[in-house]
Amino acid sequence: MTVLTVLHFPDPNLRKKAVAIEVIDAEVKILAQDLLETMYAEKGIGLAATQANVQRRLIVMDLSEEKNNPVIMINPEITASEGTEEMQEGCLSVPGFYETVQRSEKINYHYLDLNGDHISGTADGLLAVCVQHEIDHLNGKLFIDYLSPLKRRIIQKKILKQDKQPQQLL
Ligand code: QAP
Ligand code: CO
Repeated sequence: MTVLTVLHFPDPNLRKKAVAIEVIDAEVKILAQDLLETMYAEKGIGLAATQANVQRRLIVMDLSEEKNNPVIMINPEITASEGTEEMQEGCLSVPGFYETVQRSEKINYHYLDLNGDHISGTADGLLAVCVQHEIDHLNGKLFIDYLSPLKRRIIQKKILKQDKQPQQLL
């Protein structure tokens, strides 16, 4: 198990479109576990493979209070959506910034689990927002893309400055 490095905006690798996973082999299973470990280590509730610079269609999340409900979604898709909802979002690739984003309120989703079984469900609230946010990553999109160009530019400057500082390790 490995904690992977999470890319920070404006890394251009965050803009690449991830490719579908055709075979759920050992490599995919290890990637899923590493993404979960990384998400837990960084205190996130969701993480997409793109954020670890792996351009495959795999996302992980755990929305439980006790952090004991890992969910792994392979080739996730939104098959229907309705309504709009606003929620404050953050992102491990945009550390320290939280902004309100408008998304679909209710979604139907579909994905493959690690066994290759087809899973469908409906979601609203935090799960709906998280699935939309993480699928956006697989398409090279970030939550700050929904903000004004000015806001995005200010955030970019601050993160570049932040990441230029020598990192204090432990
Ligand atoms: C996406 O986001 C999300 O800036 C997951 O310093 C966000 O896990 C889904 C995080 C909102 C639904 C609603 C961000 C941790 C974690 C930070 C995250 C930070 C530390 C963000
Ligand atoms: Co994110």
